[in-house]
Formats: sequence, C-alpha cells, structure tokens
Amino acid sequence: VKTDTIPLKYGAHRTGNRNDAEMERWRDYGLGQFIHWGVYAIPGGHWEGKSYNGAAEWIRSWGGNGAPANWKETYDNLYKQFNPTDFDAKKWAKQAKAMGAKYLIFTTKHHDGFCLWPSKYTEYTIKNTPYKKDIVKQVVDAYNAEGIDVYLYFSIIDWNHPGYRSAAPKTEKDSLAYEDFKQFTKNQLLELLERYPTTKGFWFDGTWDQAWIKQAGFTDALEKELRKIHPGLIIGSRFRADENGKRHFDSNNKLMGDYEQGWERKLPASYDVVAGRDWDCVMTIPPNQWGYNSDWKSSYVKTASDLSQMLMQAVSMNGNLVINFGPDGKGNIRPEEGNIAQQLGQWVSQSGEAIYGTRYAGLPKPDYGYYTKKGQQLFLTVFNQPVNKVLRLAIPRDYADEPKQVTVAGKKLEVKRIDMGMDRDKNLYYDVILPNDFNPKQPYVITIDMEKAN
Ligand code: FHN
Repeated sequence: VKTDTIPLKYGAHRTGNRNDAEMERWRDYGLGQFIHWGVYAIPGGHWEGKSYNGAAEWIRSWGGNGAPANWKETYDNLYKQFNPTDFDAKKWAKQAKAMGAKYLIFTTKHHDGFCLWPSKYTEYTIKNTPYKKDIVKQVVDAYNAEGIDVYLYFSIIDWNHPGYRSAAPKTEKDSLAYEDFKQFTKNQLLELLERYPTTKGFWFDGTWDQAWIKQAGFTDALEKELRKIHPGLIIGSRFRADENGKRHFDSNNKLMGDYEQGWERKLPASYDVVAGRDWDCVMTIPPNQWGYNSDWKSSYVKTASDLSQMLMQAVSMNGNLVINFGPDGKGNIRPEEGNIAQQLGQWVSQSGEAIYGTRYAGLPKPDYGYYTKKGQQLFLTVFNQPVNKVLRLAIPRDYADEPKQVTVAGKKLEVKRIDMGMDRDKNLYYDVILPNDFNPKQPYVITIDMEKAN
C-alpha cells in the first residue's frame, strides 16, 4: 500500500506509533475497566413493565411500537430522580483494582447529553439532580488513589443540546446552531481537562454523524489544542475524520490518533489484522448492553473464563482489553459483575507476569493458548491442556532466542529439544514435559526464559 499519495491538510498527525513514556504506560496496561453510567441506569432498559429492545443506554431513542407515550420528555426529566445514594467511588475503585484493571474509561457524558460533572456550559448536569455532587471527581480521585489511570469517555453526539445536528447543516439557521454546538463541545473538553488534570486521555464516541465528519478543519485544530494544553494526552482513532470524510485511517491509510479504536465487542482474529498498531478492544459482558439493564437473563452473559481468554487474545496481539460495567441507578455494581470482577481478578493476580508490560511475542500462535513476551522472557498462557502432558513448542529457526529454562508457578520443568516436527526446515521443536500429577483447574502460565540462539 502506497502512503502519502493524497495531499491532506487534516490527515494523521504522525506516521507510525508514539514512542513516549505515556504511550508505553498505555501499552503496559493490558486490562482496563469501562463504566457506562448516567440517567439511563434508572429505567435500566425497562419502563412501566415494557422492555426496550436495544442497548439500555440508548433507551431515550425508544420509538414506535411499545414505546411509552411522551417517552423522550419523560427521559429528559429522569435526572430529577437521579439520586445514587449507594454510590461509593472508593468501593468501585477497590473492586477494579482487585480485578486487575490498570485503567478506567468513565462516561462523563453519553449520547443523551447528561453530564456527570457540574459543567458550567449546560444545566443538564449532576448539579441539578437531588444528588448534586460531582461524580467524575469522586471517580477520578478514588481510582487514582488505587493507582488506576483514568480516561474520560465523551460522546460528541449530544441529544440535549439545541445546536446538535446529525446531518450536515444545510440552512443558515442550522449552521449557526451547529457553530454553537461546536463551541460548546470545545468548552466542555477544555473544562474537563482543567477540572481533572490527572486524566490520561479522552475516549471519544458518537463521532459518526455527517455533521461532525464534515468538520475536519475544526476537529484537527481542536485535537492539536487539547494535546498542547495537556501534554502526553492519549486520544484514539474515533475523534475526527480527514477532509475526505475518512475515519480511523486517513485517505493515505494512516491511523488518525494514538491507537486504533475500532475494536468494539470483537477481537482481531489474527495478528496480521492489527500488525504494528496499538489498539484497544472494549467488551460488554452481555452481548450488547453498556448501561445498566435490569434483565440479564434473556441473553448470554460472558463468564470470567470467556473474559480471561479474550484478555490473553488481546494482549498477545498488542491490544488492551477493556471490560464494561454498568452500575444501577442507585450506584451499585450489579452482583453478576462483582462476581466476574472477583473471579477474573483471582486469575489475573496469578497470571499477571504474562499480562502486564508484555508484548506480542513474534511467534505463530500455538494451539495451547497465547504467547506474550517481556524482554528475554516468553510466556505461554495455556488454555488447552494437552492430554499427553507434553507442550510441544515450535520456535522458528530465524527467531533470535531459544528456550533455556521453563517454569510453571516457579517450578522448573523438563524441556528437551527434539528432532522431529511438521516443519523442520522452518522450526526448531522443544518439548516441555508437565508433571504427571499436574492437573490445573484453570488456565496457567508457563514462563520460558530465552537466551540468544547460537
Ligand atoms: O452508541 C455507543 C454505545 O452506547 C456505547 O457507548 C459504545 C461503547 O463503545 N459506543 C457506541 C457505539 O459504538
């Protein structure tokens, strides 16, 4: 693919990955937590016995058959009932820490426009609820106190602002209104950076409308300004489009932002799909519910073991996995999510060396599980236990290192180079012998100390 063949004023700001300390820190996270919280947590996907057939945080867009009369009006007044008396940011942060999350992405404002901080640019904020107190601040402080970095989710779509448009404005009246909205958006972003200076980045969403896509000059300048005010700020590929309307990747196929932000509820099937790029994957626990939905019974709910496998799949291909939680209207994290956090955390705490600070190993994916590496150490997280208790590793002959010592949970394992295998011209084969009585109940990590091949 040829690059830079199309002259662009508002294309990518950089070729290749960032290599500063902040971005290295981002790469080391491995596991993150997403939280979707707002007034949509009150109806929880249901209202007066009727259930909404979509993602709970989208319930305001309910229309057609089954929708309650005047639903949008009712929704826009829900904030008057928002009083999450059980909310305890410290409790959330402790739970996230125990799960092993190194960063949090928190919804400051979702598509409905409701702000969880007392923004001075709108009345539709937490300040005007019975609860009153700044929720973003409590979350940022509590998570930071646990050593967890915070990223601010911000929806460009804002159904509450009179100037917001989805279609590109055609009339002068629309254009003026949209100019207002752009200024409002900018004001809010600057306000967030000023109020929460420890934030590491923005996680933008709701940027697919034609009205926003057409603002390449404005969004390009705004991104530069945000970065200037807040050095090190991390922004994904969802924020803006180039002048040809290209999103995520510009017209020359260069990534727009610091990491690819297109992996939502799905993971790349193999490394070549994302090769060389930074990326995150944001994952729901049910199929597609981000905000609180009171009914989790009618769909598949991922297990901690589904998620640990996704985590290793992501990390082994240089991605971070971010697992979403949707607290209820009172501020409680639902018990199902609490159990997952606890079970996953238990597994993560004993597998951390294969997760945190590791990178793609540069080896073909083994059938047993996933490789990650850190310096001269290679980790194999085994999800598929071989019945013969022999892990046969194929290391390409041109790989710089070869196994020196192999351990599991600190215990040394026998490893021998064998002279057979499917593809002997290409690979060297090593058998790692697991003790006969080694019957783990959970996936486990094999640590392989590598040394320079002769
Ligand atoms: O519409 C939203 C959705 O509600 C949720 O916030 C997800 C999270 O990535 N983003 C949008 C869909 O892409």
